[in-house]
Amino acid sequence: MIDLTSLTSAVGELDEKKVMSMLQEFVAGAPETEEAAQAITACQKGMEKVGQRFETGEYFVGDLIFAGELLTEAMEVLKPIIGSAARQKVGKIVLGTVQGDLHNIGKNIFKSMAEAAGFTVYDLGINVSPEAFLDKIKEVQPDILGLSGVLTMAVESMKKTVDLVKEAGLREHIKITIGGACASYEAMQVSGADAWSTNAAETVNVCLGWVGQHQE
Ligand code: B12
Repeated sequence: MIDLTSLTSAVGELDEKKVMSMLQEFVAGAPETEEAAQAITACQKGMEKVGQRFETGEYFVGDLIFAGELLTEAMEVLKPIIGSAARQKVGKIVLGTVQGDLHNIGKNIFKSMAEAAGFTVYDLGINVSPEAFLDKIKEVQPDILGLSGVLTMAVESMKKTVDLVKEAGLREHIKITIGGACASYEAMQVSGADAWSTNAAETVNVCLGWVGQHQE
């Protein structure tokens, strides 16, 4: 098993060499999907440390950019073990980072995990307007809408998106989960979503429950 605390520290210190060598060694040992999920959580905690160092002025925007690249690279290494469970299709998810927010690392992790669980995911990318979400919902009629955001202001965009879905008369046909660092119980209530998440693995199980699949 990978040393999760060291992995968190290495991400927080932006020690690319250490992060990559730890993950490559980990993947070579053919870990279980659940262990991969723990490694992802450890990386996520490392990103929190990066955020704290940014807040205290120790890191700059350039470091945030590097942190983003580092985590994307880390996810590429972990992807084969997350995405190894090829199954029958269980449902459809329309996903995107909401308007005004450009962060996509967490969204991409949720996407990989949801696909590994058998969902077909329609990923609209970043800075997605409420209208673009609605157009896609009308087109593919998903079971679930996943709204991602990390900025505090993203909650307002989430609310606008849910409101538009309501206005279009489609709210009762779709479950909505918000996710990302801005997600909380309060944000869920304000936005009008059904669930909230700061942990992709847990929410994939919630989504499986919504489409009538057994949770693992
Ligand atoms: C990397 C990063 C960036 C990168 C993003 C690169 C990229 N491709 O995404 C770059 C450099 C572009 C960036 C830019 C900015 N950033 Co920034 N960034 C971060 C940082 C360090 C990490 C975010 C991250 O990727 N976390 C790791 C992922 C894995 O975690 P996660 O998103 O929570 O995702 C997990 C779960 O939440 C869940 N999940 C996520 N989405 C979804 C969706 C669904 C449907 C579900 C079910 C689950 C789910 O699954 C994931 C895995 O479990 C954070 C610090 C922090 N503490 O988060 C700051 C942070 C988010 N950024 C911040 C700021 C201020 C900015 C800038 C304004 C900086 C600037 N001055 O320009 C810009 C904003 C640009 C914009 N309009 O969006 C602030 C936000 C403050 C706030 N509360 O509003 C933070 C908190 C830093 C700080 N402490 O000040 N940033």
